[in-house]
This record gives sequence, structure tokens and C-alpha cells, in this order.
Amino acid sequence: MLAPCIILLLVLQAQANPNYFQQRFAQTDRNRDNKISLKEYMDSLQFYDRNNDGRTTLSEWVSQMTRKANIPIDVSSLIFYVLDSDGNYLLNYVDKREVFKVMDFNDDGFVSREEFNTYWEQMKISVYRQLHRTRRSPDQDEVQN
Ligand SMILES: [Ca+2]
Ligand SMILES: [Ca+2]
Ligand SMILES: [Ca+2]
Repeated sequence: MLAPCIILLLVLQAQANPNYFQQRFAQTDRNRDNKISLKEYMDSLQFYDRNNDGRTTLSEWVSQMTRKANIPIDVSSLIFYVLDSDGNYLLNYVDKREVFKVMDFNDDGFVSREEFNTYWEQMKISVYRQLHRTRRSPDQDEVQN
């Protein structure tokens, strides 16, 4: 039988806009060479930063993720906290640089389409595991056992 967190993940996959991350990759890859440079990735901060102050707040992020990607508020909020590497409740260039380093799995200075997809797949799985853990109450555990 599928683990409950995998079922939750499948529900998310069905709800979420399946083209969203492909669109984000295409929008970020400005020179269309099928890879994202650090500069292209840094410039993409503007996509979520609606008032152009060089940082993305939780509400800017969540409104974009729920409207465009159709990802629920609790999931997009958790993703925000994962991306906020310096923990100041804002997504800024410091956080983007950290994310870029993680995304660039083979360390060649560029994020390929495959690396980008792998990163977001792993993100969705880890966020859904966390959500599943917080949602599950002791009573439900007894019923399952
Ligand atoms: Ca590029
Ligand atoms: Ca931050
Ligand atoms: Ca790479």
C-alpha cells in the first residue's frame, strides 16, 4: 500500500499546475541556452518581488504560488521557509545564491532543466513529508495500526 505522504503528494501533483515549473525555467533562462546562469537566477527574484524592493515577502510568495502554480497556502508557506536560508522571513539575493548552489548538483556553475526539475521534485516530497507529520494526530496513528 502507498504511504499516506505519497498519496498526499499525488493529490498535490493533480491539483498543482503541471506546467508551472517548466514555465518558470523557460522564463528564467533568458538567453534560451537551456541552462540557468547565476545571473539569470538572481534576476528572477523580480518575478515574485512585486513591489521591486529586492526581496520577496511571504505574502508576495504565497499569492504567486497559489495563483500561478495552484499550490495550496500551507504547502507554499512551507516552501518559503525552506528557501529562506538565513531565516529573516524574506527571500533575497542571499537565499537565491544558496538555492542556486544546491540546485547546481554537478557544480558546473549552471542549473540545467534536469537539475531544476530534480530540485523541485525533491522539494515537493520533503515538504509533503513535513506536512504529513504535522497533520497526523496520535488518534489517527492508532486507527492505522
Ligand atoms: Ca541561460
Ligand atoms: Ca532570507
Ligand atoms: Ca549544473
